[in-house]
Amino acid sequence: MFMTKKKRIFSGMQPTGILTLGNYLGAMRNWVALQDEYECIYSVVDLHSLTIRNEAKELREQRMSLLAQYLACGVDPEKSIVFMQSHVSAHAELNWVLGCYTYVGELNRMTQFKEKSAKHEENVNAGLFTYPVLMAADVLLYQTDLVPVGNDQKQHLEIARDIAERFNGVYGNVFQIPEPYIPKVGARIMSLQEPTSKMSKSDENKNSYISLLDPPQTIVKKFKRAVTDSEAVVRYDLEEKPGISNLISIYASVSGKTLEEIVEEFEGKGYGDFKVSVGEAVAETLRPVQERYQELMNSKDYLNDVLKKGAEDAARLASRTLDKVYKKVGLL
Ligand code: ATP
Ligand code: LTN
Repeated sequence: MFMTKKKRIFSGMQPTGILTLGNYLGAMRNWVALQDEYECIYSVVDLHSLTIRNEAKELREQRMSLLAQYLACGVDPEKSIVFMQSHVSAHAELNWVLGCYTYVGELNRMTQFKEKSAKHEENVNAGLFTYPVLMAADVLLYQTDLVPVGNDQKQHLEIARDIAERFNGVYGNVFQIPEPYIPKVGARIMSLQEPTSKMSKSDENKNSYISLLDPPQTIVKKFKRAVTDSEAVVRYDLEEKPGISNLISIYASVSGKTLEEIVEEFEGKGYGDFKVSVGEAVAETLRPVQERYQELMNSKDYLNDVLKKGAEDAARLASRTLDKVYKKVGLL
């Protein structure tokens, strides 16, 4: 695998539930689109999801389900390396080394840590705090050029770059410095119930997000219930109309139309018509993904084969970087 000189991509998602429309439009669609042009490595980052309490059985199921979701969306194991983060021990090993090159002050500035520790007050564990270091290890192990993610991960990628530059500053060119790859439209899909916070798969309110596996009627119903405003004019205005602006972005993202074209299309029409159109367009986009997902979940042997091959390929690449790091710091 990977005998070419193409640029390299790495990205991952946590197995904390079924992917949402936010994950799909913000990241997954780019993962799929970039597969021909780049050497892509996509991981189910199961170690990261230990920062939140999970039942072992549930985590085991969710990580297989997430793998099937990757493939159903179009990630192709013939073109890309697809693997489970915990199957490649180099991630945990590099995590430790990089942790010794990361400052507490830097981690203290991470907004995701602040948000998650406020949400899980009873379990503000050290893993949640050092989460960005493990993410830096993920990316840096593979000499990654580009990281396709949604907007919320930009800060984590900046710290990964800072850590890499610091390490390179001491030891020479060990790590490639990675760049984020964030879509122009859809990089931050907002909650349908609270349009000033991001759509999140771990939200307790199921009406706040569209799951990749929601049936079409549910999708349309959730859009009909989406929180908007009382002006009854479809126009893009993030400050005054965050709800409608979010729906316009979603519609633009799934239809390929521009924001202006959408505003024109719905001129003089009410929110009811607009919401149904957005819901139907989203349901149509997700329909083929749902069909493939069901097939894949019935092919457990195939999924296990993909993981086995993925772990071998990923481990081979990762060990080159880890060996170099160990040598530089004096461990080899
Ligand atoms: P959780 O709710 O468990 O924190 P999440 O929904 O935020 O999860 P992650 O697994 O943390 O999802 O993120 C996977 C990818 O999806 C990342 O690249 C992230 O930037 C992107 N992403 C997550 N939420 C959104 C969103 N609302 N809009 C656009 N992209 C998103
Ligand atoms: N922190 C990311 C998930 C993640 C990731 C990565 C994304 C873990 N390791 C490496 C890109 C590259 C998130 O979405 N919460």
